Formats: sequence, structure tokens, C-alpha cells
Amino acid sequence: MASASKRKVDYFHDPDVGAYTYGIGHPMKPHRIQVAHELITAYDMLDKMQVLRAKRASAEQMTRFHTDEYVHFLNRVTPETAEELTYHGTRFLVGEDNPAFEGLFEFCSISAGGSIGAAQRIAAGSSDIAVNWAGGLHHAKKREASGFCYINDIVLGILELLRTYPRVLYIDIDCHHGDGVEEAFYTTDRVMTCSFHKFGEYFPGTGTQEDRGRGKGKGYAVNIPLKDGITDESYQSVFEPVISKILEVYRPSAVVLQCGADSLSGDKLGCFNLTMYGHSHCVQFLRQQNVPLILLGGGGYTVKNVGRTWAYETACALGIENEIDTNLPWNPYFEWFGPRYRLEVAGNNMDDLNVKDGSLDRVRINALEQLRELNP
Ligand code: ZL4
Ligand code: CA
Ligand code: ZN
Repeated sequence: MASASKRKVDYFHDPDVGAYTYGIGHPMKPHRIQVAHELITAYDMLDKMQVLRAKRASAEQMTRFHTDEYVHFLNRVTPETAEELTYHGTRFLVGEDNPAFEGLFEFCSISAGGSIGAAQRIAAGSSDIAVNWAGGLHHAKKREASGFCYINDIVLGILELLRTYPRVLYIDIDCHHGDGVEEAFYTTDRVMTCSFHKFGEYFPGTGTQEDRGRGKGKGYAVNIPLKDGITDESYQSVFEPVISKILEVYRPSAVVLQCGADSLSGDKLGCFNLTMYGHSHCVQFLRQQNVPLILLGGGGYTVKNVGRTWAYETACALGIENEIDTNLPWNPYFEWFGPRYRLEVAGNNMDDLNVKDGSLDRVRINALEQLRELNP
């Protein structure tokens, strides 16, 4: 299939998802998914793909990864009962990153339902690329919430893919380490995980290059620790060779790409310097490989830039990014996008600490060395 040729794209969207709120002041805003959706709509992309509202994930589906006890807790906790049911914030939900907000379980059902649905459509051969911007919540653990994530939709989606496919590749371009997904598949060679993330005095603190998997999974966890200020050019100089090598040696039957948008320049919590084009290049690169692909959301805390980037990446999935007018079309949030009203996330002049001390070259060499050892 030529890279310009069309792909069947499934787009999962639940019109209710944007209404959930983590609470005043909390950086995670589900509303950004609605903003992305309005741009996708305004750019007339909806009639170019199959638009699906996923069946919400049931508690039972969630227990394919999470413990019964934890899912049962999420299914009954309310803002009023949280203090008691978390044993005063010592179990299930710890600290202010993961509040027990109104509608929490439904929100998790939408996020997980979309990723499971995406996996089912891909595995059935009904679509080539499936998109769920409400997914990508990579920190959630088997029996605990972490880093704004409660139910690990990614793990649930990958488990669904493993019913059909022998090998799945998971790639994570969120600024944070994809620890929950790595941990879930740390001892198996049926899933390779590869996370690019800021490392060093940064949440969640895991993801060194020495963490490579265990037992049968040894060598099948790949970590790319990065420093502040990485540019498009630097990012690509490690993403392309590492992912190309993985595709060559691992030959995954499907790829799940977590498109966390906190790796963009100007993100409220992130510290990288990627433009919309640098971020989207990862999507374009994987689309070119002609392997069944799932695109998920994740972090992203400067809402307008998240909306812009996920809309553009939806265009990339469709292969119509070159036809996109970078002057934004009218949409319900148009006024927010001033003063330029453009589909762009520009870089800034911060230092790229990855090139200053040659650490990026070392990280790339180490990763390629790890991958070379896989296939003797
Ligand atoms: C906030 O203002 O580094 C939560 C979280 C809530 C509102 C009111 C409470 C104020 C920033 C963050 C006190 C909040 C204290 N409110 C939060 C070690 C920490 C303990 C908790 O993109 N405090 C924990 C998690 C990270 C920590 C990042 C990224 C998710 C993803 C995928 C998760 N946690 C220090 C912080 C605020 C808040 C303001 C916050 N939390 C920033 N970084 C964290 O990878 C979706
Ligand atoms: Ca990451
Ligand atoms: Zn993040």
C-alpha cells in the first residue's frame, strides 16, 4: 500500500466525555477531547471515517486487568464516600492527583470502552487505524489509581488484541513514563513497550534504560529517558531509528500509539519543545509502516494545543493533512484560538538539554544495542 493511499479509519467518540471534571484547579481536563472533536468536525473529517460511539466498558471487562476489589471500589465511590472507602486516602486513590469526582466510573467506562472497541475493530480487520482520544491513561495500576489515571484502557485494549495477534507493539510519546503499561507486560515477549519520556526529578520516576523487562520479557521493555527542551529534530533523531529497528526485529502484528500531548512545547506540565508537526510526525511515521494501528490520547494540559494536535493527527490518520487549511475554520471555540486562529503549536527558544551534553546520542546507541541483542 502506498503511503498516500487511504486507510479505513474508525473514530471513537462519546459526546458525553467532555462534561466530566476532575475538580477545580486540576490540570486534567476531559473537555479537551470535546475541543479536539469540534475541530475534527469543523474540518469536515467526520464523513471521511467511521464515527463510532463505543459501548461503555463493563466492570467485568475492567477486571481482565484490574482486581475485582479495585473495580468494585471505583464502581461505588462518590465524592462523599471517598474518605471512608479509601481508608482515609491510603488505598485505591492516594493523594490529590486522583480525586473521586462525580461520574468517575462512567468516565472510566467511556475511556476503556473506546480502547477495547478500537482493538476489536482492528482485530476483526474492520479498520486499518482506530482512534480513541479519550484513552491513553497509561499510569493506572492493577489495584490502584495513579497520575490522573484510574482504569488502564491501554492494557485492556492490548489484552483484546492479544486474543488475535501474537505480538503487539506499544509506543508512548507522552512526556511521562508509561509505567502502568510497562509493568502489566514486563514479563512477556508478546508485548513490546517503548516509552519516550522526561526522566529525572519528574513523575512517576521510573523508566531508566536499565529497565528492560524480566524473565521471558527480558529485552522487551524499551525506555528512552530524555531531558528538558527536546526539539522536533532531536526527537526524530531517536524516534525513527529506534522504532524502525523495533519493527525490523520484533515484527509486531499491531501497534498501539499513545499520543500524550504534554510532550508539546508550552504544555502546562510537560517540559519538551515539540511542535505540532514534530509530535504528529510519529503518527505519520507509523501510518507509513502499514501495520494495524490504534491511536490513543493521554496527557496534554494546554487545552487548545491538545485540541489542535489531536485534530491534526486525525487528519494524518486519514492521510489528508496536506489538504488542511492552517487557518482554523469556524467552530464553537473559535474565539479561544486567538490571536492567530491557526492550527499550529509553535516551538520556543528553550535550550535542548539532550544535545548539550551528548546524552541523546548515548540514549539512542543504548536502545539500538538492546534491540540488536534481541535477534542474535
Ligand atoms: C494537581 O492544582 O508529581 C491536582 C496535580 C489537583 C488542584 C488542587 C490541589 C492542589 C498539579 C498536579 C494540590 C495538588 C498536589 N490540583 C498534587 C507527587 C505529587 C503529589 C500530588 O500525562 N501533588 C505527585 C502526576 C504528577 C506528582 C502527573 C501525568 C499523567 C499523564 C497521563 C500525571 N504527580 C505532586 C503533585 C492541582 C494540581 C496541580 C500535578 N500532578 C502535576 N504533576 C503531577 O502521564 C494522563
Ligand atoms: Ca512516554
Ligand atoms: Zn503525561
